Amino acid sequence: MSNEKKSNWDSSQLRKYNLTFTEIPRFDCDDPRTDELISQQKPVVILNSNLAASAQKWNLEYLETHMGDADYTVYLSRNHKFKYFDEKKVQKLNGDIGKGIDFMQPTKKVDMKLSEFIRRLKEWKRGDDRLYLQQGLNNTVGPEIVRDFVNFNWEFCNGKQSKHNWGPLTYNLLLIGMEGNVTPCHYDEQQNLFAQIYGYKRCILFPPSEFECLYPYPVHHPHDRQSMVDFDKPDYSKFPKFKDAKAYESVLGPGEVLYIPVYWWHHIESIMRGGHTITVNFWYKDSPNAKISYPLKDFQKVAIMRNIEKMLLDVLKDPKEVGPLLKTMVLGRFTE
Ligand code: QVQ
Ligand code: ZN
Repeated sequence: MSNEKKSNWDSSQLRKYNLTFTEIPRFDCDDPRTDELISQQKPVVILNSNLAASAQKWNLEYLETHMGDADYTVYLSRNHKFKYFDEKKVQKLNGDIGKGIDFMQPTKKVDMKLSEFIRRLKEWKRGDDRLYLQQGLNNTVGPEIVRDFVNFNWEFCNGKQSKHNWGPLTYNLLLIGMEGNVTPCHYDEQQNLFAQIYGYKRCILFPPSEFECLYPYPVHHPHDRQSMVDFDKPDYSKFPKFKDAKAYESVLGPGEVLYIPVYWWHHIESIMRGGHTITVNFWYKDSPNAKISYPLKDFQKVAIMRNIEKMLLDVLKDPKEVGPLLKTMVLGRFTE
């Protein structure tokens, strides 16, 4: 990771992983190579888009003054990781078919006033729960935030949406994280324009082709779409191919936008000793009428595997029967 051009951080602020990285390309929003990469569903750091320029003034004080008095969703973690889990799938586990599926809830989701969140952020000391505010931007915010939101560069992102035949914008998530917070490796089923507003975030991405190296949880597991590999201490006996995963990387700074293609794995960390970070993401449903061409693309094969797992659970009912049936189908027959 060459960072001599960036005086704002250095590699000692990045967590160390046993991976080899290729730099994610960075191009100006008007550079034709930007749209070329997006059309190939490859990541690109987009410069000078002004996508969230109106939010460049967002700091904790401004947000506390203007975000209103609503409750916001904050995750608490005993460590630096904020691993996502699907609450609906947790409820299913509590039924009898969930027996035997190991799941330890990694974070606690609480509602918190922004002032309380900011106070705890400022007073945080080693040993305290870490905090991560992750709140959908909605109509509870104050008029100034609405004005800043309206003044996002919608021409830019709507242009990408139509040029690349994305579906509708589904969500803008406001993210306020502590330095050192990590969102562990996972993939989403949406296109994502990830607009960094304040502070620096290191983004590690892997193409959908790395499915075999990243060992996702079963689809019915609460950690569906998340990698089972703990990047801090990988278990190479369980996950031997992780060492071969093809990793891409970039450290995103204020005003920069990372295009995270649908089904691309991403691990995101607020750099250590860099202060808190503020991000707004733009999630778009994928193309509604994507034409199928052969050979199928890797992300399409991931979608097929997901559908097979869902269908098997539908007919077998018991999640513990899905694995053994797949093993019976494959071992000795489709294994070299
Ligand atoms: C982070 C996405 C990233 C965010 C937490 C959830 C977000 C995400 O840590 O920056 O935008 O797809 O995974
Ligand atoms: Zn994500």
